[in-house]
Amino acid sequence: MRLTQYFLPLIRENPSEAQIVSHRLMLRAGMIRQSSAGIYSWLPLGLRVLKRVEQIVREEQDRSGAQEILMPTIQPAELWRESGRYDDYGKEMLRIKDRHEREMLYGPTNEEQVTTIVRDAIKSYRDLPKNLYHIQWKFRDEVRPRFGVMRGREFLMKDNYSFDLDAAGAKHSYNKMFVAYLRTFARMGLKAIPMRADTGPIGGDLSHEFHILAETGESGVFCDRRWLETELRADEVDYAGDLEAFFRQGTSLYAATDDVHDPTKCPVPADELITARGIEIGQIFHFGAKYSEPLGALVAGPDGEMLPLQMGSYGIGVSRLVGALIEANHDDAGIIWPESVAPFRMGLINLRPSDDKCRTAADDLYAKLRGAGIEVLYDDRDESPGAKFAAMDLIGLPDQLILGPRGLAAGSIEWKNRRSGARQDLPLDDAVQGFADKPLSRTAGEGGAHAAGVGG
Ligand code: 5CA
Repeated sequence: MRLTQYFLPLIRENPSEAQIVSHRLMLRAGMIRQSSAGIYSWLPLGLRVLKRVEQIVREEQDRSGAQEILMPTIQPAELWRESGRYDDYGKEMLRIKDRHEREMLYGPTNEEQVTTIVRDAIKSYRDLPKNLYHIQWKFRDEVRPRFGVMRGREFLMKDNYSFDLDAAGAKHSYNKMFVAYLRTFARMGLKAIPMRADTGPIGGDLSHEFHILAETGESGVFCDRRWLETELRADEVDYAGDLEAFFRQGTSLYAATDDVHDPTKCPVPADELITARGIEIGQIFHFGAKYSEPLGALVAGPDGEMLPLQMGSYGIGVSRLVGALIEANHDDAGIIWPESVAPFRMGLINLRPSDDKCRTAADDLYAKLRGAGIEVLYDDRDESPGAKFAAMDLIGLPDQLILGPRGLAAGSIEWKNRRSGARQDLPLDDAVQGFADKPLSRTAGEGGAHAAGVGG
């Protein structure tokens, strides 16, 4: 993409309305614009990241055996009356009337909707288990929308719902998501800590929130100090195997949100306990028959008796993750995208577009990089070198290639890695090959350096 053609409205000054770094940088880097409180438009650069995050989430859901569907954003109030949640949900729910005065709502979550779909289709235990997910916009009329996409009113969530015959099956489904979430976040270079959590308006008796530690996190969290050195590796876990051992290992070190943390019962001595802030990027729930019973979602068991489906639900804040990723990956100059979610693999800067030789060489390199399948943002603007360096650092693409008249005369181009700051002159002819070897390697970055907002 040529920057002269791209819609990338950068902002030089820090926007006064933004209190945290990810919000500031998303506005400054032209990723989002606010429409009204907690409601945002996604501009081309921001949308590319959102889609990357969404795709990683999707791939890991698919790998776990969950199947993608798409349910509507607008739901009938009737559905929520059946489960008893219509009145309970309170002011967070946006209630709407259609032209026939029928009560509707903009979905804050989809337990009721999906339960009726499965109820009407599945009658026998033989058709279980099932796990259905969708990636859809939600609306919650939050009291205090803030921090940009971190606490929005309209936000993109991946939510899925598991249906099993019995408690053991439901726990296995829960464990699968426990694994899938760790895999998902690791692919984005994020260290997510699973924490015992309150079940809130979703309900149920077992829940974990996945947090990354960050000073700007909205949640108070407590965990065993050993978590700082512990890396839970879920990439080798076999979904077909017994997942309970992995779940036990992943929950063996204490970690809890402040809603459930009880200092009088905490097993960790005070000097081994960390009090920190966390960004909740996902939450999983097991709630058994809480929705299937009132909604009549029963199946015939092996002996012919009718049994309520045993369910769980699982959410990932897809749009929140974009903000969380920036909280974990930035420096004073701007964003530092992990490769796996970067909007473009690299930036190409032509320092002297008015010079024919530079323009021809940069155009040529741009064509070759694209020909090699590398996504490039090409700064072909007629701007000062300083403005170009600042813009490229701000938007944070993993690598930069910088072409100027001096290097060109020597047949070389400067390569700069955004994260390490390392610079090196490369022979111009080798530049394409050097990156063609890892064109779209969507591997994990090294997030977390800025996210360790750990208090004593
Ligand atoms: N039905 C369940 C699981 S599907 C559910 O709604 N869970 S939740 O309430 O925990 O939301 C799931 C995830 O969505 C959260 O972990 C968080 O990452 C994200 N999320 C929740 N509220 C917001 C919000 N106001 N803005 C941005 N992301 C949010």
